[in-house]
Amino acid sequence: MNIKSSLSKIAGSLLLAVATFAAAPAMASAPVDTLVKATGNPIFTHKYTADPAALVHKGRVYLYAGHDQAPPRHEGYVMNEWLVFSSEDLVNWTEHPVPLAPKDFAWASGDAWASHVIERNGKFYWYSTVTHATKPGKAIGVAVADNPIGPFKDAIGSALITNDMTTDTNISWDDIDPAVFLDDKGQAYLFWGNTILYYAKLKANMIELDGPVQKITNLPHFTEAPWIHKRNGWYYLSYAYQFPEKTAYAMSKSLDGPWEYKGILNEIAGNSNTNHQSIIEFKGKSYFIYHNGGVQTDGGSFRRSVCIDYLHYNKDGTLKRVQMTTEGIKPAK
Ligand code: FUB
Repeated sequence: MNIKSSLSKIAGSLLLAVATFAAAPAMASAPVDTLVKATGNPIFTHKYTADPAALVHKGRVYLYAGHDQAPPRHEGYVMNEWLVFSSEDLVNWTEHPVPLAPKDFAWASGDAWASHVIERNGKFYWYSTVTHATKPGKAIGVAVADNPIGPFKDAIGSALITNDMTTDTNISWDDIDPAVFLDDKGQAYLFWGNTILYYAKLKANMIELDGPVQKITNLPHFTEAPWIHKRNGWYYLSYAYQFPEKTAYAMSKSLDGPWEYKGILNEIAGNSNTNHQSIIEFKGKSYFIYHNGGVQTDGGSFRRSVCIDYLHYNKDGTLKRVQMTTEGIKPAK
């Protein structure tokens, strides 16, 4: 290492700051890596975070979230960027510089709604909900990077999914909340939707559909926020149920279904009319990551905050209902 790079490394370390201040949604996003320690739920209180999507990669969890930037008492989403945090123990987090914003998609007009990042062959694909600038409604874009904290760049130059591709409902926001799962045979699936749950296969390049858009129609009260995970040969499809939202789930032996509805997984999360879950296994434990509106004093449906609690399984593979806690989790070892 030469003197210049040593000095820049030292300068970088000096810039690492421990964030201990209370929620300040208007605060500028971290320009450098910033340490944030969780002291229970919500795990971050220095800014509002929503729609968590976690990725386990090389012994670290990367937590992607939308940034709720609505001022106090404002009723409506103000979301101009996504955030990324990473951790080796789910308690001590590093907040990285903003990795992606709707303005990075030239064809989008804004709204950093729910997203999901997965890795394939050393590339990281970020499926994002945004508002389309020229086609009515929400759309799903894909950004790509060669590392999990980005910066990410538009991978296609246009939307992967637009509202005119799904005509089952008149609502303009049914093409939101992407969730991608790569199966053991290398086939990737994209799930998404609001009130109607859509899915389609993706080509190996991860930026084109590989077949028709299909629907899953037997899940009661599907609202949005699908998430797929797999454990012991079972696929789990969890989703936001009713409105205000609980989380419910179904199980299947195949990503093509049939999905069997299994019940409520999580109750309404305090002070938030939405819920949005991410489920991971990390260092031998299962975690349920979600958001609530629990940060004092301005937290609510448009100023949400990410939380983490344990997820437990029954012997037959079904899920025990999540117990949301103030205390949160212990550091993962
Ligand atoms: O954050 C905006 C929207 O609220 C998300 O796309 C939905 O999942 C809900 O959480």
